[in-house]
Amino acid sequence: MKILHVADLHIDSPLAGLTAYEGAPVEEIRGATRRATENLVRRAIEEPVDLVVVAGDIFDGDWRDFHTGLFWVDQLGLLHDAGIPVVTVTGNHDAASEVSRRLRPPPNVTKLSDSTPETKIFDDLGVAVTGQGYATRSVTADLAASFPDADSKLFTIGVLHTSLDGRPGHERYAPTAVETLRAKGYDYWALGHVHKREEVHRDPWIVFSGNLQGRHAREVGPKGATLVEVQSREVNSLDALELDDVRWHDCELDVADSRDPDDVLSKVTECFASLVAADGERLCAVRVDLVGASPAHDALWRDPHGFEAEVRSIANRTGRVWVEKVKIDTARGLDLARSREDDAVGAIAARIADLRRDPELLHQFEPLFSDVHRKISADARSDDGAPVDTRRIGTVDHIRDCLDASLETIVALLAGEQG
Ligand SMILES: [Mn+2]
Repeated sequence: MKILHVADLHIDSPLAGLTAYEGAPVEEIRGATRRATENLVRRAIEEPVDLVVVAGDIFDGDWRDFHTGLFWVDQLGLLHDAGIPVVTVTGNHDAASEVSRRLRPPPNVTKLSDSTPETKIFDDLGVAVTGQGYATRSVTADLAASFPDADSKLFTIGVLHTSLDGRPGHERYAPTAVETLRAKGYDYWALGHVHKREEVHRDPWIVFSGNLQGRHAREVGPKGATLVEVQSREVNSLDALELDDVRWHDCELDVADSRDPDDVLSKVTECFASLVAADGERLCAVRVDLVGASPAHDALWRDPHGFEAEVRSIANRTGRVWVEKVKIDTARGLDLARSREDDAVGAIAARIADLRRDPELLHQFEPLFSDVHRKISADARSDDGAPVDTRRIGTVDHIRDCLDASLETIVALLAGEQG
């Protein structure tokens, strides 16, 4: 018997940081969560699997219109036509309170209750699936604690959207303990919510399948679903299927030995070529991060936008790489503190060092940020999806960081004039 465990499809959620520059494969990126869902359904039918279990966050939130729901019901219909049953629960993103529109799924689909643990039994398979979805977005109770004990005659699957005992970067929803899950006597726990795939425990298996499609630059590497093979009520094997349509890569390049931007660009070209060679037909979403104390530092900082455009142009030529962002995190070889006060660079560096040391002076800059405070929302995220600590904006610490960044730019510009 084959069971396909999937979670966190987030259908129609935008991939974060989508910049529509000339030549960017915008449509392909926009449709990535749908293409991954199609890959999932196609694979389920090809295997074929006997059951699909979905552990929440099918949707990213309320549907903008019925297109999202129609797409999902169409995909479920393909599974129906292939005779494959599906059991789903909701998660925090698609909790009952969050999704206002409804469409009737085909009869092969069982959506377990959002208010109490519910069990669906498949007599023909000898399988029981127990789970509970989310009535509201923020479920802080241990839902698993009130799941019934397993029926020892059936292969029992628990399905739950949960942060378990806590995972970095994931909100604490329906928290529970490995020990609580073990004590239920189930054979397999199909978990959702944590986007990084993890086999938490074996005997019994407790597994996060991870999300189906990476959504931002911190969700790198293969994404997909977990194929579980069961023989005489024992898990025989687990297989991490790669079903993502667009794959995220963090391309950190040490450019310490690059003499100038041309040198750096040849490194970028090599990096893109190896990604394309490794990833088959898949589109690569790439964050380029240049690091190292490099002789090319000043030239890179002098015209970061021009450099970024060169990188994007190289990406366009591969036809399969989309550049999310180019970060220039290089350092200058020379030590600013040792440059002389009487040259321009040294004078500016000394002035900024004075400012950094004097909180009274730094406070004067606070009004510059009051507009930003008014306009930014409290739950703002940076373009890589990380939460922005809005309370930090305009603080002395933040102003110091701004000064450091402006020093880099000024020195790079001056070095250009002198050179
Ligand atoms: Mn979730």
